[in-house]
Amino acid sequence: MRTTHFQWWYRMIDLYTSPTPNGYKVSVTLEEMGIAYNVHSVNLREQDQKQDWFLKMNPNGRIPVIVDRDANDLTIMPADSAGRAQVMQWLMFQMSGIGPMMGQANVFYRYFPEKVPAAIERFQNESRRLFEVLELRLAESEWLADEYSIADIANWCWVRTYKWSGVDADGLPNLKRWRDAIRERPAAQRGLLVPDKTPNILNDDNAKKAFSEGARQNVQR
Ligand SMILES: N[C@@H](CCC(=O)N[C@@H](CS)C(=O)NCC(=O)O)C(=O)O
Repeated sequence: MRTTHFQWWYRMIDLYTSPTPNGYKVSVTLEEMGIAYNVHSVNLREQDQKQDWFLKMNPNGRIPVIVDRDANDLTIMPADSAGRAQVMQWLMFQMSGIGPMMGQANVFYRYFPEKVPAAIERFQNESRRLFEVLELRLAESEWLADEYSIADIANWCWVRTYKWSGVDADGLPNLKRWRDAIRERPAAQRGLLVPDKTPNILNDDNAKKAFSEGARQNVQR
């Protein structure tokens, strides 16, 4: 694990993260909120997230983790106060739908050594169905809740990676408008640089292979 202290003074928020959609959800949010934080880069391939020191913070052994040193070392999830019910609804949509379905699409489409067409299709089709639900909402509203919120950020961090998951995002104009609008936000751009700037590997077959191999080892461990 590597720790980056951007400035010398004491910061209350410690973020333990990796360059993945679930990691970016939090760094993009913190950037958007303008909250100062320390970045602890967790190496998933080295299994940092399964070490005792990490499991004490999150027994689930997964990133991201926020520790708020100002709240008695409380481990927290980000929250938005405005339109809380609406925000929670769309945040849960990401956590129970978009994330798990696209995550499993990645596993079967990219990482698993055996190609199981039924599983690939199932997770890609279900992700597409969820994209269509987002499309319906975004046809009537600029953002998922009434205001831009963690709900947009959490869903966007996944949806933007649709090509990696092999999910069809064509013919969803409002989803595209929303994707493009968030991509333009400086905080979103900064958040994607945490914990490191990662290259776009979609057009590089060797890099894709190397990344998928690392992920395969993780998935099968
Ligand atoms: N429910 C969590 C899921 C977090 C999650 O799946 N994290 C993945 C990276 S995207 C992870 O830490 N994987 C490592 C492992 O399972 O060992 C969230 O929504 O953020």
